[in-house]
Amino acid sequence: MTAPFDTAKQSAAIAKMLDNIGMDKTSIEADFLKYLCHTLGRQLDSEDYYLFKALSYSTRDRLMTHWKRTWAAYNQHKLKKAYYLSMEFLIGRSLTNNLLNLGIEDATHQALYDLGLDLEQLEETERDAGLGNGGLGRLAACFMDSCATLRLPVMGYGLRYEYGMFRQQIQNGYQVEEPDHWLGFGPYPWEIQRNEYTQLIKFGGTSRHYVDPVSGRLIVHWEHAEVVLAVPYDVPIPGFKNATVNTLRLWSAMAKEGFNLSEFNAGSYHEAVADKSQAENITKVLYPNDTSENGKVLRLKQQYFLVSASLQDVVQQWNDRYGSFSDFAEYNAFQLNDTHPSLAVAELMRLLIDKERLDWDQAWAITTQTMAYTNHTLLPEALERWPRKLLQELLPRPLEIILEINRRFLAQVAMRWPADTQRQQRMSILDDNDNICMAYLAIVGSHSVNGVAALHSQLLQDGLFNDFYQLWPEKFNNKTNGVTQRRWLAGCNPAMRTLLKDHIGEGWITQLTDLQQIESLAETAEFREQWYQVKRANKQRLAKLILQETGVSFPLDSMFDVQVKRIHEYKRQLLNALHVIHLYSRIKRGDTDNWTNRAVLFGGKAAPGYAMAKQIIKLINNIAQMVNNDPQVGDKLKVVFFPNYRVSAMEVICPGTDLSEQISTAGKEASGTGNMKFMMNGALTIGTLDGANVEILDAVGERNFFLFGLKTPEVEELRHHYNPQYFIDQSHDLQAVLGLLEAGHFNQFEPGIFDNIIRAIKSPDDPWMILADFQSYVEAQSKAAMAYRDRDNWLRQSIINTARSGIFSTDRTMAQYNQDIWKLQPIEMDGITIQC
Ligand code: B1N
Repeated sequence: MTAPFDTAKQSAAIAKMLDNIGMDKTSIEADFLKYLCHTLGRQLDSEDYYLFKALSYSTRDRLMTHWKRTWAAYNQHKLKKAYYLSMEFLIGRSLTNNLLNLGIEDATHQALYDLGLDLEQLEETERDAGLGNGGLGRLAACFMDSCATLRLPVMGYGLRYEYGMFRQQIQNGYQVEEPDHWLGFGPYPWEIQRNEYTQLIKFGGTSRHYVDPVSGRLIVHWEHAEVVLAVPYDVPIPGFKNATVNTLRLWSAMAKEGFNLSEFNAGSYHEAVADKSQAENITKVLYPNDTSENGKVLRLKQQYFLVSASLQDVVQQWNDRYGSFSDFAEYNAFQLNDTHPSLAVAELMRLLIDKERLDWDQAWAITTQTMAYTNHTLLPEALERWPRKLLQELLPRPLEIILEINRRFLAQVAMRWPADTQRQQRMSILDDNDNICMAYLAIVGSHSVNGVAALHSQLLQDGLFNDFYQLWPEKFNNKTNGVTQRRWLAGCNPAMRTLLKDHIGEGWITQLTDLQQIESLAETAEFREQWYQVKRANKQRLAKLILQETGVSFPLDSMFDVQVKRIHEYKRQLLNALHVIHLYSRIKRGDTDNWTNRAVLFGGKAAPGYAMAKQIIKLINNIAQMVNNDPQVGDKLKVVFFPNYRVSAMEVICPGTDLSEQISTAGKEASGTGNMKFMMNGALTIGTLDGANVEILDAVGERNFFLFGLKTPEVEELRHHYNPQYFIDQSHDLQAVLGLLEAGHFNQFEPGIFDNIIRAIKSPDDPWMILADFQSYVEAQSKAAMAYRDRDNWLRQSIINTARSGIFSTDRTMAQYNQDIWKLQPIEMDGITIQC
């Protein structure tokens, strides 16, 4: 016999249990031991992995109360919510961040210490959740952190790839890719599977139109489609000490039936199982391309899978709750992270028209009022275009809707510019080659279009999207990127956190512009000395990691000169490599008066199909080999290529960096975010006027930034008559560098392997104009080297960089998205009770 069910009483009991969870050392210790010994069946001397897992579970318990309450707050009032749709969320590790945001690092540290365990060691065993390529994915993760901290009701929607970003090994100087089976060691401790929110996703089949005999309405059915299940896994996103925990919902593909039973019974075992694995392939692996699209069918399937699952989730919950869609647009906002989820425009139309039975105009008003699109690159190879034929096969109904959107849109263009057929052709969502241009679909279907740094947004308006800007200037705006200071300063640089705390408290953790207060301290010798000690300790930590990973020692007194980011020609790792050769050549010819010792760190992954990027990695490794083993060079110069660069590596790298390399060809890097992480941690930047560098330079002034190179209009102008030979003739330094390269000095037993590279940089068609900027770069580098010799002044500049990094917090970025685009009210948690 059970007691009669009393919902109120039971809810109160559960709420009390959740509320009573202790944040003190003793209860953390007790829960940790419970998970370790009872749930996992292990003991204190078992492998670190199990200790980490037990600690994650006990930490997750402490997020759960806030998580449930935040969820309840979402649902107890009718409040506007935003949904961030992204193919990538580059989360990295979560333990340190969750402890920080819960405010229980000290208690946890103590609890473990008393058991003879080291928190830091357990933190190190966590695998990175590498569900992204680089900046775009990491930005999404930083946005989620800031929204939770600002108490904004924002939910992330993404994909739960079984294999994240590949792991990079270096063999004989070459990149070798290994699959990242990040879920392979048992379940991800932070996620909660939520079968109850499973959605059905359609592919293929046909679209049938008929008139409903009862209502006389035109009805469309998407028939004979293959159906795949989308199963959500929720990851908690805690705000900083504010009892708010938002949700990142990641979809995983599952076959609808285990396998095709009729085929199985007919004896085709293989075919029966093949269907299942085909469906489940959709979320098998992250495409490892950064700023380029490869046009694979599976990628399109992934995009539609994300979009359809997420929108059905939102629309269904709205329908269950409110029924009518008349005020849907007032309460929902969708932010498209680049064009990857831009099928959302067509999918929302489909759901509203085919399922919810709205007419076209109502559905279109809702769609354009809720969608907003962020562009992340101007590079033509990244602009997505999908063949109409492919959409016809895979997504027949969404394609119909896209073509109708285009028909109506072109009529609008014709009204505005009656005789201008060329313009109509240029602006058509369906291009001359019968491809659907996803960026145009996103612009037409959205009320807001933004770039990610001031320069980038300007270039979008003036160039790539100029026709659309002329039509709808009010849609266009800028939202300069940022990074979260919880992870990128408080979490990754505990030594600096302590120093800052001693002088200005910890307000900066939620109000980064408070860092301005340290600027005046730059003038006191004592503070500078403390700053120096912090940087030195961080360099020591970094040097230890480098030694461990590469076997090369970085002398602590040398200038740590770092370029870590995806390997891409436009980012110009080659320019940096040429400078390294230049320094080496100076050492070899004895030109070392007033020398500054330098240790150069490269890191980053090349897309597996990007041959030139892979050759650049090999070149860097060969240069490193030559430089590091030459006794004449000694401590004057060290070079390493750091393997498998990832979020958790950056957490050690950026605090230990003196000089940050941000040297892309002007006009090519949309924003950059590594540049901000380095600045925040007190590195000085050597950089071009590109992306957010422009705003960093604005903030710190030319005296605290090593500026070089052509500006965007100069690059565009020179393109018409670029003659690399002219720059070679002008510069003895460049002649010496190319002389070594061409003589095969760095590939003595591997003839010809760098011919491609040499040919590319000497070609008048080199779009990245490496040789044009070489001399200017060398001069800026030598200024940096001189500046570093004046330790006191360098420290002043380093302090100023951190002090003025306040505007590069994603808290500011998110506040701007909210003010200009989403218009959400912060979640009120007072008086919210948990429903159980
Ligand atoms: O997005 C970052 C910017 O800071 C970088 O400058 C920009 O290069 C980066 C296709 C991309 N743009 N486009 C991509 C990623 C994956 C993919 O499949 C394109 N990534 C960027 C954040 O705004």
